[in-house]
Amino acid sequence: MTTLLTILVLILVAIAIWQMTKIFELSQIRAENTQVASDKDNKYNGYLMFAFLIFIYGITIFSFWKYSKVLLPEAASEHGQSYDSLMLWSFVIIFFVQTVTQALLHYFGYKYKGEKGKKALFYADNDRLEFIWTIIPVIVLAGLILWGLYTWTNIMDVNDEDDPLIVELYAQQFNWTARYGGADNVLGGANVRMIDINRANVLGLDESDPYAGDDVIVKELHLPVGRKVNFRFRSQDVLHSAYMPHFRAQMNCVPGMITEFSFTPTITTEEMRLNPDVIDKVKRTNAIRTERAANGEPNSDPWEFDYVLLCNKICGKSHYNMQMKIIVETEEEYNAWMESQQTFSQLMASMN
Ligand SMILES: [Cu+2]
Repeated sequence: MTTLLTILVLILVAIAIWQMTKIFELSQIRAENTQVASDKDNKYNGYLMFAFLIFIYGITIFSFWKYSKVLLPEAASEHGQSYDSLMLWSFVIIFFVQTVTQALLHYFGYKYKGEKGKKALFYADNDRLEFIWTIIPVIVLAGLILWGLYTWTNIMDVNDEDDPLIVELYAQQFNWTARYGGADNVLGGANVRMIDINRANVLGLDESDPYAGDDVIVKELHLPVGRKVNFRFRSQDVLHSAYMPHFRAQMNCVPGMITEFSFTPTITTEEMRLNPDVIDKVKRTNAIRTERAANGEPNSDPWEFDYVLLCNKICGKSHYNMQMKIIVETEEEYNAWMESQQTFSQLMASMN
């Protein structure tokens, strides 16, 4: 709110100054009141072009220096590597072209500024030049698009090869629930109409379905490293989006239908905590938190890195806090954790 007000005040001050200069200009009786730009005006604008070029380069370098550190650490999933290189190369190409064309644009703006007695050259066309500046973008863009399509098809291919772990992610305002297929790795049938809060059947599992009995319902997502996971997404109420930034994964959760996504986690939580970028981020965050603790402010306890599942669709007033912890661990740790969980039929029996 304060920021908004500050911006508003700055805009109003700028408008006031602009209006005042206009009044000032009008009040001056100029010796030469002409609408035609003089050499002096043109030179002035030419230099301004250069100044603007320096400004955009400066702000680019500043942004790299200041904000690179807030980017995500290396991808923690198999497909994440190819996703990141596609992104990186797209940015490198865009950045290179933008740097060169902006320099040319502003330099020529300066070089060919208007001058008394200077006449523009009439130059109809040049087939060779046009061919070059058409064919280069065609080749580069076709390459990027083909590479993008290839990557997209690979990432979006959800299949049952390599014995994937089947996990359901269930979205509702404003929390996530995960369900594992259990010993048979098959999810039992479920429908929101069968939800029975009084008996803790929060996901609406079909109690008569033999596949449902061994399902495991949890509020913390554990994944064994190196094993492919096929996710199936459901939503109880509105559109949500399951976003797992560290795994470069996102899929909409749509009421009334099941959506799917699949990935293989490659880095355990423990290993990721040793990543230099993550260590840096934890250090920076905890420095802020120590400061808050000293001032007696809330949210000041030390933070430790964890993978997260976030909601990435604005789904209501507590959307910002709709998240679930993800723990990637070794197969043994995962099995031990799974052992300690209650199955759906055990849960139902305890309710009766
Ligand atoms: Cu949501």
